[in-house]
Amino acid sequence: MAPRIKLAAGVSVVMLLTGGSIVGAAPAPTAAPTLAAAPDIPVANVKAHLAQLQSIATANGGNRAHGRTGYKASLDYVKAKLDAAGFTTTIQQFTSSSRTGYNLIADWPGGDTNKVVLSGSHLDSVTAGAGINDNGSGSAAILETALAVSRTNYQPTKHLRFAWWGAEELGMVGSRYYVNSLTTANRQKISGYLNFDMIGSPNPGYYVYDDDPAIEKTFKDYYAGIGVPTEIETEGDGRSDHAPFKSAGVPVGGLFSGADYIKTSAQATKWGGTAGLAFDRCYHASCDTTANINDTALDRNSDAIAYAVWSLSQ
Ligand code: DTR
Ligand code: CA
Ligand code: ZN
Ligand code: ZN
Repeated sequence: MAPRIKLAAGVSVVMLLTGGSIVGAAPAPTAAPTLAAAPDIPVANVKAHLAQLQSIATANGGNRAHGRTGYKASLDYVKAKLDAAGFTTTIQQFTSSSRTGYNLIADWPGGDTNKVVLSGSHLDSVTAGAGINDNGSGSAAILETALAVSRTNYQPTKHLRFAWWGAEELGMVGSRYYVNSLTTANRQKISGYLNFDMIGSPNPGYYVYDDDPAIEKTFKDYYAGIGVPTEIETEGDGRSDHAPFKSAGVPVGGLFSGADYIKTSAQATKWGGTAGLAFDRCYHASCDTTANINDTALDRNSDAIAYAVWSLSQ
């Protein structure tokens, strides 16, 4: 029978069996920190926000454009949801084309404020219509992502901020006003700006911005994970709210499902949809209503947004 060995406190059998001098126990293997997984974003919730934005447009002259009552009512709707969910909200006011515009900024308390992950969408429509795809889709998707942060009480390492821009349709006026209002130090604290403008187009393409490589990879990894091919968004430079951030040296990325361009047969073969048809035949038109949304594209892009916010903030 093996001699019973009385172990001094803290001496492990492994040390004794080596027969040599006590060289220190092998450190216990440390498990890699498990990354918190993003929750599914219920597309029904995103569509409920779109229904609210549609009602707001209908009650305010048919649009949600800069300087009109429909825009401020849209902002008030989004702000009320975020205030109720525990976000710290700030409204920035500016003037463009002799009309008052507003940005809404929402900070999720916590995280390292020297490393800010900022997700943004323009909330304004053109005057021609309700702007449900352009850009209620992006606005509703980041709103629901922010609400999911609250529901799950997500506490990431980095600080989360969300923004709804005014007057994008006049030339990225609200987002440029925000960037210009930041000190250099505060601009440098933004580790990435994620832009979402038109993400529910009826005849969708799945475009990923080709700006910051890490952000681009994050989105491409998501789509590869669900087996959906993507295309690099190349002609978007300067055409939405990521432009002022990119000009200021902030890493940017984002998603886009297509505007008025005609989908080529190659794209149709790759992603489905119909060649020869515009991605969104109601682009900047009065028919950009809640009927002008592809639910699958809206769902996939909303989930991709959550995936990126979670992945880039840990
Ligand atoms: N300018 C945007 C729509 C738009 C057109 N091309 C791109 C590329 C990437 C993002 C957005 C867009 C608008 O009308 O709001
Ligand atoms: Ca979903
Ligand atoms: Zn537009
Ligand atoms: Zn837009």
